[in-house]
Amino acid sequence: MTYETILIETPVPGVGLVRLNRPQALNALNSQITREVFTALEAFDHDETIGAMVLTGSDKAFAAGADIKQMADQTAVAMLSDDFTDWSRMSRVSKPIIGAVSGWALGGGCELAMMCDMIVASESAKFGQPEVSIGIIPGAGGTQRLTRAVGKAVAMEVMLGDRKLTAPEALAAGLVNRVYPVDSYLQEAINLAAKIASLPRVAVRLIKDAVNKAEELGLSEGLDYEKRNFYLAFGTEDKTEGMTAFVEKRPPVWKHR
Ligand code: CO8
Repeated sequence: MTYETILIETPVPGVGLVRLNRPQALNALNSQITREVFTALEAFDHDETIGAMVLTGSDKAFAAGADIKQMADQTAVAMLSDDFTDWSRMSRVSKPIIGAVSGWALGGGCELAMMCDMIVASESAKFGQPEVSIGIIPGAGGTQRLTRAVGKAVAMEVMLGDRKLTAPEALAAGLVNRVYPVDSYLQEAINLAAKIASLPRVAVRLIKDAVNKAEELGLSEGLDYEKRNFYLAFGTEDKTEGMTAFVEKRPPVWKHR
C-alpha cells in the first residue's frame, strides 16, 4: 500500500509508526489523510509482528484541525453523505495506539490525539478546540472526550474561551500521560510502545478493550464486562506461561496466544 499524506515505518521491532505528513497545511485533516491514517493503523493492527503503534505529526504540528479549505464549500448534506467525522475505524483498532503530540493539536487534531490510548507530548504541545471561531462545533468527539478527560469547566473554557492547554496544563488535567522536550518526545513514545509490544498481546488487547468500556458503561455493567475479559485471559497459553514462569522464577516467553 502506498500513501500520499502519511509516512509509515517500523522504528523498532514490534512498533508501527504512522506520521501525518502534510507539512504545508500543518497536517490539517482532509478526507484523504484520515482515510490513510485509519488504513495504516488497521494494517498494523492485522500485522502479527506489531504489538503497539505510535501516531505522530511534526514537531511544529500534530494536526491543526480539520482541513478548513476542504470544509469551506461543504453543505450539511455533503458532510452527511461523506460521514466526514466517522472515525469508528480507529475505535476498532485493537492494539494500543500512543499519540506522540508536539506543537498544534487543534480541533480535529486534538480529537485525533484523544482517540489514542495514551498521549506522550512535547513541551511545545498546545491542545485546543477553536471550532466556534469558524462558526462550527467540534465534530469528532471534542465535546465528549475532552469533557471526560479534563472536566466540564476546563472543557467549556477550551471550547468557548479559546483557551489552549499547554503541555504542563494538559498533564495536570489528565489529558496527557507524559511531557518531554521536543528533542525526545517521539523516541519516548516509541520506547513506551516497544514496552507494551513486549507484553502478552491477548491480555493487552483485553485490557484496552475493558478500559475503553469504562468510558461507556455504568460501574456494575463495567465490572461484569471486565470479569468476562478476565476469565477469557485464562484461556490463553500466555496465562499458563506467565504463571509457570513466575513459579519457576524465570522470565516468561510469550506466544501471544
Ligand atoms: N485547515 C486548512 N489549512 C490549514 C489549517 C486548517 N485547519 N491550519 C493551518 N492551515 C494552513 C494555513 O492555511 C497555511 O497555509 P497557506 O500557507 O497555504 O496559507 C499553513 O497551514 C500554515 O498555517 P499558518 O500560516 O496559519 O501558520 P501559523 O503558524 O501562523 O498559525 C495556527 C498556526 C494557529 C495553527 C493557524 O494555522 C490556525 O489557526 N489554524 C486553524 C486552526 C483551527 O481553527 N482548527 C480547527 C479547524 S475545524 C475542526 O477541526 C473541526 C473538527 C471536525 C472533526 C474532524 C474531521 C476531520
